[in-house]
Amino acid sequence: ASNNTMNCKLTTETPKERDALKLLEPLTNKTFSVVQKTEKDKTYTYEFQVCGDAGGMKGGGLVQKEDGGKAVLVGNYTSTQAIHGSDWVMLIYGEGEKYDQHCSKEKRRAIIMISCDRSTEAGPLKAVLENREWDKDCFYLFELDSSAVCP
Ligand code: M6P
Ligand code: MN
Repeated sequence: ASNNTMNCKLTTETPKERDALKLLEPLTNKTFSVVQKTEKDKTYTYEFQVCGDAGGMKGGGLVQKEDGGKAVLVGNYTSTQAIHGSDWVMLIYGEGEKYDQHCSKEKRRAIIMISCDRSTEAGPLKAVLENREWDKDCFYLFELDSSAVCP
């Protein structure tokens, strides 16, 4: 059996978090992407992988590409947290590229909320919001439906 979620490095290795990641094994080796238009008429494409390189970036668990611009690492799967609830898993990738003007110049972070939906193996990826207005603990939030996290 494959064990691709082992490529994710947990910031603190605990059995509970490792079990949460194991649930996501069927979602590995696949790039999920979503295009988002912002109010300021920018177009971003986000690419996401479970414990693998998305957007051709090493460690790039979640990458942002701006039209005509450069790619930005939002979250790195070598800095993962995984939280398992009754019918969802919250995946957090840290250690992204630093902000220059926001969030006290902290590193970007991605939160991917994966919710149970028995009618789909996985997808589509949805971009919910970027919260960059706080002094710290800012985040980009995404949603994904999947049968993999159903009880
Ligand atoms: C880019 C994108 C945005 C982000 C912004 C932050 O435009 O990655 O999602 O909000 O950079 O800008 P700064 O680095 O100047 O804080
Ligand atoms: Mn910047």
